[in-house]
Formats: sequence, C-alpha cells, structure tokens
Amino acid sequence: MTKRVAIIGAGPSGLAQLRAFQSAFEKGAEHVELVCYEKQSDWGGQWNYTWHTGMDANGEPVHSSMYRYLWSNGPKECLEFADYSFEEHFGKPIASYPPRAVLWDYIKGRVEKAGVRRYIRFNCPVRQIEFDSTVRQFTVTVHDHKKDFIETSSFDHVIVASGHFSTPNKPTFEGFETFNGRILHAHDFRDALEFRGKDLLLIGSSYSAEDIGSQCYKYGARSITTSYRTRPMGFDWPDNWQEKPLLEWVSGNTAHFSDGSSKRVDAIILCTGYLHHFPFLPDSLRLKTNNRLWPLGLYKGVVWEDNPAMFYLGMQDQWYTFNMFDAQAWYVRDVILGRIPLPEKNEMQRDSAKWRTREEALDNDEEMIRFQGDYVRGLIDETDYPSFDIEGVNQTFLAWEQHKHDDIMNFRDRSYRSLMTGNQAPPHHTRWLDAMDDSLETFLNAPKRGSSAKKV
Ligand code: FAD
Ligand code: NA7
Repeated sequence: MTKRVAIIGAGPSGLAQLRAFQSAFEKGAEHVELVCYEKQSDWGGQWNYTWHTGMDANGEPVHSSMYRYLWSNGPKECLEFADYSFEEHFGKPIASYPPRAVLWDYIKGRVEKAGVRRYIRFNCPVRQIEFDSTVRQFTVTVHDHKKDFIETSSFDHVIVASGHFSTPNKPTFEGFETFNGRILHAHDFRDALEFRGKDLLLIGSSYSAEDIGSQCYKYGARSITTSYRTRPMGFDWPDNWQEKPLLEWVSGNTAHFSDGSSKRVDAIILCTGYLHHFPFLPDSLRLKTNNRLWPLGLYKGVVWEDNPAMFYLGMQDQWYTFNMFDAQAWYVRDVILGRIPLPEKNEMQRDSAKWRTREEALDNDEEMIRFQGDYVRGLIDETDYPSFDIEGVNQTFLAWEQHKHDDIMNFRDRSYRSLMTGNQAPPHHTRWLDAMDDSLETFLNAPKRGSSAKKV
C-alpha cells in the first residue's frame, strides 16, 4: 500500500518537505502520496505578504506577520539552501540583505523547479486532526474554501509545518482601554509611513521591536521608545530612540515606566512575540511550548515522541531558518521512507532531555548559534541533504551580530561570502537607510538616476 502523507502548511518548512520527497522520488525512492494543505491562496508562508489584517478573504485569521519594506534581518548567506544557491536562482551574486520580495522569489524558484505545486491544496485550512490507534491512521478535516466543502481524508503520517509567528502574544497594560491613539500588535503592523512624524512606543526587546522600530525611524517617525521586560537591546540607537524599562500604565497619551519616567506617545506597538497555536490538534498530538531552541516532546526536534507517525517542522526559535527546515524535512522524509529507524520512546526522550539540558545552560548568542548549528549538522549527517560549512554559517552569524553592535542602522550595508558557492556578495547599490523602494526590480538593478533612492 502506498503511504499517504499530509503536510500542513506551504511555507518554507512545508515546501522543504515537498522538495525533500521530490528529490528522493527523482533518485528512484518508493512513491508516497503527498497532500499539502495550505490555508492561504499562495505559497511562501510568512513571505507571502498580505495587506489584510485580522481576517483574510476567506474569513480565516491572517497568517503573515510581514510588513512592507521588510528586508532580511540576517545575512542571506546564513539561510541559503544547500541544493539551490542564490546565484543559481538570480544568475549572479546578489547583496546580502534582500528585501522580502526577493526572498519570496528565491523560495518559489526552488519549488517551481522541483514541480511540487501540484501537491498543494490552496485555500484549504486544516480544521481538525485525529488519530485512530486501532487502524493507526490520522483523519484530517479541512475546509476547502473554493468548493466551500468540508472534507475528511485518512493519512499514515501528518507533518505539521504551520509556523509559529502568527498568533500574537498580547499582554495588556493598565490604561490601554482609554489610550487616545492606536494600539496594535506587530502581527498587524504593515506600513511604517502610517507612523511618520509620530512618537511611537514599542513594547518588547527582540527582533520585532528592533526591526519595526528601525523601519519607523527610517520612514520618518518623530521618536521611538522601546520598553523591555528583561533587558534592553543595548544597541547604539539614533538620538531620537530611547530604551526604557517595562511600561507600567498609560494615562491618556502618557506612558509611565517602571523607573518612574514617562513619555507622551501617539501609538503603541506590542512587539511581544507569538504563541504556538494549533487549534486543529487534540491534546494528545499538540505541541505545547514557548519560543525556544529546544521544545520538549520532539525527538531530533521533529518527531512527536508520543506518536512517532507525526512530525513537526520549524517549531524552534530560529537563528538558522531555511536550511534548518531543509535538514529537518530531509530527516522526516527518511524516517517515513523507512531509511532511518527510530528508537523506543524512552530513548527518544533521553536524547531530547540531553539537548534540553544543554539548551538551558546556554548563556549568550554565540552559544545559542553554535547549539543550533550542531543540531542542524547532526540532522544533515543522517541524510543525503548536501552537506555545507556549518562552522562558516556560525561565523557569518557572529560577524552579523558584531556588525549590528558596530552600527545598528547600517549593518545591512555589509556583505558576506556564500557558504554554498564560495563567492563574496557584492555590496548593495544603495545604503539601506536610503533605499525606500524595496521591490525586487530595484534591488536587483541599480535604480535609475534620481528615481528610488530618495528619502521620504
Ligand atoms: P510559515 O512561514 O509561518 O508558514 C506556515 C504556513 O502554514 C503558512 O503558509 C500558513 O498559511 C500555513 N498554515 C497555518 N495554519 C494552517 C492550517 N490550519 N491549515 C493550512 N495551512 C496552515 N526568517 C529569516 O530567515 N529571515 C528573516 O528576515 C525573517 N524575518 C521575519 C520577519 C517576521 C515579521 C516574521 C514573523 C518571521 C520572520 N522570519 C525570518 C522567520 C520566518 O518565520 C521563517 O523564515 C519562515 O517563514 C518559517 O517558515 P514555516 O514554513 O515554518 O512557517
Ligand atoms: P520574540 O523573539 O519571541 O520576542 C518577544 C519579546 O516580547 C521579548 O523581548 C519578550 O521579552 C517580550 N515580551 C513577551 N511578553 C511580554 C510581556 N508580557 N511584557 C513585556 N514584554 C514581553 O518575538 P519577536 O516578535 O520579536 O520575533 C519573532 C520572530 O519574528 C523572529 O524570528 C523574527 O525573525 C521576526 P523577554 O525578553 O522575554 O523579557
């Protein structure tokens, strides 16, 4: 009997899974029937930008948290696919920090070449998954919005690749109900121009606060205030940017902080992270974790220990992204194809516990990067995913961190060497701070004189 495999989500992780299977089929592997359910109308997950906030056109919660003018927050050399380089896709070396549209194009290029779009059912949110232990089958219920039909199908395996940066974590603060301005979560942030000339307060001190604040600075916010719970970001911010300890309450338009200081602000953006949210899964199959490098319950970070016929991709906090999803997808594929035997549950749990103990002792960014690098290397060693220079990627991450600390508003002007082709990326034609047009065309081709590199 041909095995049937359901993949939930056609973002970078789900697409990595489709590409992994296609690469095995190409080399003569036994056939597996694949169905990838995707709730959006196109592929690319977070990278598929939408102007929608709240509900999408099908009445589903909007998935993507990406905003206009988003440029990669890390060097593209750290996420490059080992089986499909940027140079292969664009036909030339390109700069190291591409805008969203360029990365989306790159993600699509590999799967278009692999011809896997036919496995995807778009506009099909998964509503419910159950497991029948007597027949060892999963039933997957989806709403096909195109047919407006709810259907249920059986599968031998389920791979959850639905992402975890979509459902906002929304703390509230005293006085929010009567704040005289806009309050939104980073998930609903779309266009920095909305905050031009405004005094902005951002709660949080991680990637979203850093990047949304930087964008708003770039596009002309009057001032940025970021408020941290645990520790400040500590970069050398521009003069109109200050870091404050945690917000305590708001009265009218005034924000009051735990050090007794206050600031009048026009809008508040909660950059307070996201929840792992799987409304389609019962407790017995549902991963419950916060955003961390080693969630428990997943052998090798992917196999659901309570039922190893089920897998999760990309559920970790991420330094490594696209090539880590690949490493995971190739591993999951080989488990499903019977090429990698799994140990007993207690052995899986012992192995996970070792990683978790190491994770809990991590003390700084370098240790976290190396931890995830070791994890990726371990997976790659077990499959035929093309091996690449993990230490080189670690070093690139460390250089990136240094460059951010040297100059937070200009780190995106740096370039790095590809670990896949060995070629150095060219510098971008326009400084990031001056590059207001984030289109693929302008990124790839120097703008015509006097056209796009104009400050708003
Ligand atoms: P996602 O990209 O989230 O894709 C999950 C897919 O599952 C989506 O297409 C979604 O529609 C689908 N789905 C969800 N629920 C269902 C359901 N019930 N039924 C059917 N389909 C479903 N990474 C980087 O490497 N560099 C960056 O610069 C970067 N910037 C980021 C900026 C923001 C604002 C955010 C939120 C993330 C950023 N990331 C970045 C991380 C990003 O999450 C990963 O790059 C990547 O998109 C994760 O891929 P994924 O496939 O695991 O999840
Ligand atoms: P992260 O990296 O999970 O960070 C969440 C931030 O929000 C972090 O600084 C938290 O502070 C802070 N937080 C969470 N809850 C609260 C409350 N209740 N009060 C104050 N501050 C809080 O999420 P991001 O959105 O920044 O990044 C997620 C992804 O999106 C990332 O991969 C990027 O590529 C884009 P803490 O430090 O825990 O005290």
